[in-house]
Amino acid sequence: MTIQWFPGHMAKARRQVTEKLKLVDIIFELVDARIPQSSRNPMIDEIIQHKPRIVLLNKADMADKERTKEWIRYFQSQGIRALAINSQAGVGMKEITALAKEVLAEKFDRMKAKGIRPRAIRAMIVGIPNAGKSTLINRLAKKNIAKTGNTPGVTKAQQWIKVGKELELLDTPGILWPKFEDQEVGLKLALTGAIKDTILNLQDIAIFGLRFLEKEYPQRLKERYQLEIIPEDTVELFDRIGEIRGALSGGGIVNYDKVTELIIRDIRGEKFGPLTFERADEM
Ligand SMILES: Nc1nc2c(ncn2[C@@H]2O[C@H](COP(=O)(O)OP(=O)(O)O)[C@@H](O)[C@H]2O)c(=O)[nH]1
Ligand SMILES: [Mg+2]
Repeated sequence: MTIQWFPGHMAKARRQVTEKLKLVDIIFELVDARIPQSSRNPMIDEIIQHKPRIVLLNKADMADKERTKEWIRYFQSQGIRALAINSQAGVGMKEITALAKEVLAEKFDRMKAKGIRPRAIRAMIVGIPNAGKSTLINRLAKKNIAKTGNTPGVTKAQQWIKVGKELELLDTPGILWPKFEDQEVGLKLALTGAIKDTILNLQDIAIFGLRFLEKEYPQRLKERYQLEIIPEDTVELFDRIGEIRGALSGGGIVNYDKVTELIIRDIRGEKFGPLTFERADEM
């Protein structure tokens, strides 16, 4: 998916989330566990106001487990409960309802004290493109998509998905935008496949990936490309990888375009194992 956000799109996306806020008790903010900060919307706090929320670190299977724990602690330190999930395999699904119940316990207790009959928690998923919103909804939905009538104040009938007895999910997620202006955020989004066709230079993405691996996971980089030392000089590093992996043009000359592609493919394809591209302690 190619994303191109213009101010008009952003305003519209924001409006769509804002309109639905009043329908739900809680927001599920879905982020990519490999880039828990860069995959967030920069204006999320402003958009959801004081609505209770939990952060779901999706694609936790592709992320560094230790780093994920640190990120969960970081969010907790900000007063936001967070949970690592894998929507593709359905890991952490039960915990979502349990955590939502915990976060909303007081509100629901108050309702009960006022004699309001207990009902299911209503939630909406929000997140940037490719965070895994559809995958999570499908996972939670199974076959429990329930059509409901018109909800007062909303023009279009909302579809609610029943997730067990205790949770109802809006069938359409809120799509938000990442922080495009930031070059490093763009590089991380590109590396994790959030932006596929990108205005960023492919070589910049590959170099960013290599230097990140050198800093955080040097052993994995060395093993993958059979490097005894990691050359400081980028051309030398590309040459070495090109030779080892046979990314050559006619005449046996290293083809830098091929090297670029193979580095990006290796990173996206988990050839370096699970990776997290940013650290909570740098926040
Ligand atoms: N490995 C892994 N891949 C996932 C997970 N969740 C979603 N994906 C993949 O991420 C891509 C984007 O997911 P999608 O649900 O379309 O994202 P959306 O744009 O937010 O609706 C798809 O290729 C999914 O299969 C996950 O937990 N783990
Ligand atoms: Mg989708």
